[in-house]
Amino acid sequence: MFLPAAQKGVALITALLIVALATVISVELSTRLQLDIRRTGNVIASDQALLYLKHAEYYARRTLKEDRLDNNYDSLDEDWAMELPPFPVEGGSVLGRLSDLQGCFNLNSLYYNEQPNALAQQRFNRLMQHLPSPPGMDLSQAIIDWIDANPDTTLPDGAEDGYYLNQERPYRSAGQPLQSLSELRLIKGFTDGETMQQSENQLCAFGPPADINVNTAPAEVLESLAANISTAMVTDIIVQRQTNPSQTMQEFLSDYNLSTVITDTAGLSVSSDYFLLESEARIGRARTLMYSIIQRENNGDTQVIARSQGAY
Ligand SMILES: [Ca+2]
Ligand SMILES: [Ca+2]
Repeated sequence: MFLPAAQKGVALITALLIVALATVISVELSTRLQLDIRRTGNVIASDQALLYLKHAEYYARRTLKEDRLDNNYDSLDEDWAMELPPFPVEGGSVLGRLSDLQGCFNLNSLYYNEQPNALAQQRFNRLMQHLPSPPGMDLSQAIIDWIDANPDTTLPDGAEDGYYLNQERPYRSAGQPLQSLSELRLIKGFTDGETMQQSENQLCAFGPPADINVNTAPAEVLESLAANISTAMVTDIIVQRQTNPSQTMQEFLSDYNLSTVITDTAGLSVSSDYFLLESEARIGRARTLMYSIIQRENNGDTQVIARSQGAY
């Protein structure tokens, strides 16, 4: 076909445009397809991961039941406290770590049955006073006001809605027990993060108040149990209990000559009912974390009372 020179140019440009468009569309399609494949792969991997994490939970619960059938105390030399190496599974690995939630100070023990717990307050305040930079006020009062359902501010350091509604981003106090330790960041005295950072390894927040287990509590928590526990006494406990944990509270007091030091053993125990399972599945490139709070009954039966992915 004969075309004038100018029209020849137009035909060439049109042909080039069509080729270019076709290339763009095919690249787009193949990218989408690849994304779809990857997305589907991720969904499958994440389903698979959750299944493995449920198995890890089942295994942890079985370990805890066997432990209770074996004895009535809980200590760091027992099977449940052993960290196992990653377990290989199809496409990756799974690992889990059980820890005793009663080794830490449960903030929900500060207020229970609609009243502040004076003994828990004393222990909590000692814990705060032993921090590298102790807070300049009684933070137990602010936590009690956060939990209690009344509008009366505990004097002098408590805080109710009036205080929180005056913040740059206003909010209200909870009026119920803390659901997780991260909630502490909202409470007066903890909002700057510094006190929180110094104390978060010694604190926890879960369920109803639970006794502190002297076989698993870290040095800082042991030191807070009474006014005149010395650092030497705490070091002695930490060393001895590695191979010779206390089987009763009475044994704990007599073994370490603490009868006149810890005069009130309310809120203390040698066994635990609450445990935290941190489990992680690595399937392909995906990493799935799960936190489960396991409650154990006296007969060894267990139930998962809270479960979260990411943070507990
Ligand atoms: Ca045990
Ligand atoms: Ca109050």
